[in-house]
Amino acid sequence: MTPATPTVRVAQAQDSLSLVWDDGLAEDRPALWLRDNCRCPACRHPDNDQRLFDIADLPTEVRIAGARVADGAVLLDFAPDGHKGRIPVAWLRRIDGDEPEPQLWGAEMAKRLPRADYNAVRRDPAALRRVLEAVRVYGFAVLVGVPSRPGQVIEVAELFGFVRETNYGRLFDVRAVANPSNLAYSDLGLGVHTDNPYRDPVPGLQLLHCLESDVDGGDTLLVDGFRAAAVLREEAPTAFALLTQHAVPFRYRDDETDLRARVRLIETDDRGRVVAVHYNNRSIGTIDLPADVLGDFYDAYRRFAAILRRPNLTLRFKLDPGALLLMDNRRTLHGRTAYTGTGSRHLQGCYADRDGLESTLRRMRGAA
Ligand code: NM2
Ligand code: OGA
Ligand code: ZN
Ligand code: ZN
Repeated sequence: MTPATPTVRVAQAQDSLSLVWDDGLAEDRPALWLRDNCRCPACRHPDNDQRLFDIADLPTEVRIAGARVADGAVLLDFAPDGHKGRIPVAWLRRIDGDEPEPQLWGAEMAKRLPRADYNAVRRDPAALRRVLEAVRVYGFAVLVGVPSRPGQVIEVAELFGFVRETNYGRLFDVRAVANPSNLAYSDLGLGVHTDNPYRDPVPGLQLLHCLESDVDGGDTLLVDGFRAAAVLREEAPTAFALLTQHAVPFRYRDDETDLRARVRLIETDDRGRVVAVHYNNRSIGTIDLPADVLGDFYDAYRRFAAILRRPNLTLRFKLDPGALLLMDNRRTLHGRTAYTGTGSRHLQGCYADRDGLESTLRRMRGAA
């Protein structure tokens, strides 16, 4: 149940409005902010709620000539143009902060893998929602009981979002082949990495579905990139700062492709929070930073790489046939141990964007 919106009293000054809520909250809103957020039908299209004007269309000195509360809305007389504004009281107290905080993890996650049965997820929106929430909170989830059918991975991606087609195709087969164009298509071990840091924008999600695995080795390794970044920040703040400040080139080339992008190994947002990690030893290019930062940068890079190998940070498990790993490719690093044997190992993967998953999840939360 949504809690009832508190009632509000308004007191107007020329260039701002003070809102005093009966639960004690008091806040000032500038006149221009109120005008920009006017919800009247002349300002917002009633069919789609999209704004009908541009900020540059508004008078240079928006002022408030009158304000009162009536019928669940704040009614505003704006000067100098006499615009009659309307903003619902509930809108003024809306809470957008329903995005979950990431929860950091390490090796101990093996005991409580975020796991769900594919059949349940297909049938029950609540089960799908739990999977998508896990991807938001932990950066990955595992589905089990996914039929070992070629192409099945696409159907899973389309449960919540849109497949991102790339030079690797709409889906790609991960198995050992002769003359592999990418080391993923070999039986070598792969250190933990994020996929395609050489692509702009980087794919936000990766799905890996195991169809067959009848070899020795080939264990899955996962590391929480946000945790690794937090450890670096704690143990070596200067190294952390260097990796968030300087971008490095990543590159992938084959007969048809030449992809390049410059990214920072650790990306932070305007509030200093870690929002992405990009790491791939196979495709990092020549680090071309100025000579006076190169030495310190290498120290920082190597320190971060060593953290990514710590056993207490490494979640290790076997991706069995019928299991599908859904990962946030801007957070969770994945890898595999080398494998040998006469049997075969075959995964199919695809990429998808995060916005589709997030949109689906918000709609599910809204419906609950
Ligand atoms: N594959 C599996 O990002 C990478 O180059 C990792 C990607 C070839 C699509 C492998
Ligand atoms: C990949 C990859 C892991 C595996 O294809 O990008 O990391 O288990 N594969 O083969
Ligand atoms: Zn208006
Ligand atoms: Zn990979």
